[in-house]
Amino acid sequence: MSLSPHRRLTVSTTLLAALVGGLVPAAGAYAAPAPATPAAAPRTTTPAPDLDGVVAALNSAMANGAPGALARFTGPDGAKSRAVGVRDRVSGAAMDAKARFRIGSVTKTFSSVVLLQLVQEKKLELDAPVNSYLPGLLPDDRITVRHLMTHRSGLADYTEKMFAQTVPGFEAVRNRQFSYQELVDLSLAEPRTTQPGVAYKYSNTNFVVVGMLIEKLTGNPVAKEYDRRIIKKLGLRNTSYVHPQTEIKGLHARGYLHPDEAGAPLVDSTEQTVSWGQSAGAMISNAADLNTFVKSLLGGKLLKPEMLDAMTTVTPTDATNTRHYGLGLRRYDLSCGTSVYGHTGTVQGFYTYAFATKDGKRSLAAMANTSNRGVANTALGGVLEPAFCGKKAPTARSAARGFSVNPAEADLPERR
Ligand code: HEL
Repeated sequence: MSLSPHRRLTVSTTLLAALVGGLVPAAGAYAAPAPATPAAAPRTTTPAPDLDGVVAALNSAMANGAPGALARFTGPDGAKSRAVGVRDRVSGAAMDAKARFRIGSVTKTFSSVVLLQLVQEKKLELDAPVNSYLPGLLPDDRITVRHLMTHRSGLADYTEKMFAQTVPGFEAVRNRQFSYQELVDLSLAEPRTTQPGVAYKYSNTNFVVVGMLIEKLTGNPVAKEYDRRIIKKLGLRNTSYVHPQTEIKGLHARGYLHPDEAGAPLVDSTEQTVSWGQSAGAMISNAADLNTFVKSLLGGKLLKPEMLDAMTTVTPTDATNTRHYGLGLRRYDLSCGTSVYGHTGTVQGFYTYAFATKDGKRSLAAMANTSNRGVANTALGGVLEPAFCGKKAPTARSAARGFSVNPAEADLPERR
């Protein structure tokens, strides 16, 4: 793809901002136990989103291997969306900001909302042992519900072995249906990574057990609980949990997995059960629904204040001190002092970001239809800084090179 000099400069400043802002996903990072971190002091003014910067980040995701990308921002001036590239490499259909896609681990935030509603209903306690609800499931009675939701259980992530070889790993499970118990057994066949509660270590196993808790305590499949507690309540017409069905119905983006071998053709990974993920990663949604979900969550529409406080009380996930995890919820601290809450997702063929400010008044959802290409994911994460922090003042160096933002594109209404 060829970029104009203006674009190239915008891309590189956006990427730099993303790196400085520490927006690389915190996959599997260890961190020493740390005291809970209160939310950063809020900004007093609300910057307008820099949509040029958002588009530059989407283009950068494409320049780094994504066939297409989209973003949708909501704020005081309404919704604005942008889409670049294609949603289908065969038909050439353009990416569409309304398209549905697989949201991977953003599913963990949906699962957390359901479980925290069950805490509100006094059906379980956050600091009770998991084994008191699922007797004999885990090999250590000290592992609590909170340890699962904060990734501090020490239960190994079975997906590390499963996807050690990207395409063979994916093809081996693409059409499989696992039971929750089978996934837990895969984890328990490996050594535990930490003592309970001692360190943050991201693991899909934690949210598989969250799904088991939801099903045990409600007597219903997780799909029914997502539906009645979140999807119907918020009117999310593009959000579904169809496991073990493999199709994404309606207008959707196709997902393209990068093989490990350089130069090998992309694998169309759209149709899959995502049974390896289930309550840790199998939902489908679109940008508008993700905006509504994170806004409503942070805005207090899904949980009572005490539970929302528990969910947004975070500890650092790495040494940068800009990335944190609460209960099934990430917090990223941006360069302008704004903290945003939400989740990231990686599922074969799709990278997702879904974040909102603490007051729920601004939100951003973004997707690139590729995966196993970390640079594309990092580039996509570059949408957060321009969306929530606005335009950066041009540096002396960029001014000398004629760098400027294009005011004509900065505030267009939503399109596509
Ligand atoms: S990984 C993450 C992200 N989370 C975790 C979960 C999710 N997704 C997975 O566990 C899928 C892992 C395999 C994905 C695959 C690819 O890129 O499509 N990679 C390979 O096969 C590599 N050999 C922590 C990044 C999150 O952001 O929370 O979603």
